[in-house]
Amino acid sequence: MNNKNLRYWAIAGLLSCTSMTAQAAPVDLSGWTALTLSYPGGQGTGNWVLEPGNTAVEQKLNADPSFFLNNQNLSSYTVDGTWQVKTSGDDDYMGFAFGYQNSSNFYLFDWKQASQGYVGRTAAEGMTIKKFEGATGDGLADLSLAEFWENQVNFGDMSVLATNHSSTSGWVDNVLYTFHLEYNINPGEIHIVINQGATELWNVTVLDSTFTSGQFGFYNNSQSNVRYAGFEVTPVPEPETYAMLLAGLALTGFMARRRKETDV
Ligand SMILES: [Ca+2]
Ligand SMILES: [Ca+2]
Repeated sequence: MNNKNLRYWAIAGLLSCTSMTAQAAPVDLSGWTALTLSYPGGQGTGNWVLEPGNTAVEQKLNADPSFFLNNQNLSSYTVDGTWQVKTSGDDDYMGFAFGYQNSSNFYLFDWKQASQGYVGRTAAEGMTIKKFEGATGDGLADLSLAEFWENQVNFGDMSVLATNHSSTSGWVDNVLYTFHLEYNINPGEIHIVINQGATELWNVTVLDSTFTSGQFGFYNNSQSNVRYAGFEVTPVPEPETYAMLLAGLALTGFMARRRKETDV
């Protein structure tokens, strides 16, 4: 095989390896961290239970705002997975946190099954993208249960970035939904798509550059039996892709040098 052919096959091999790395495996959740903002007089602490295999977790209790965080401070990533409420009891919040800095500074996607008043605020049925900005970094000090419950107007340290509220926009008991997030892939852009099977329920893009990196996590509030399964969190660009491209460039340079040396 001459140098030109060798180089062709080397690059073709690298490209096929690169495309293989795009097939991500579900995240092992065993290293994630549970956190509940347990308020005095509130509803208690969440109980996050991993399932065998560590790719699914269920929060079992009607708890205060409760998170399950991935401990990775990534600057741009996609997230894909499925989640559902596995009970017909209650009608409250389930969702996700991202761009998470600490327990009082993060973005939140949340979804309420039915409209309801609590702690002096009224939650509307449907989906909301929120931003929390607390002064101290301690959620219990900065944020109240009311700031978590409100989902229609800015309140305290919580800003509403986008909503999808209607009388038919609540989640349904025992129905599986898919979550897709593109976080900061285009700088300052949050893109979320919620599907039920092939039906797209919400496709929304928000521009906000307050937090341009941060953790990802699952979230629920005052809702038991929320199950999250088969999640993939993919940094963009993927580190493997970077490594492959660098290796490809190095190899191409090496082959070019060798060809020059052998040219006479
Ligand atoms: Ca309720
Ligand atoms: Ca509840």
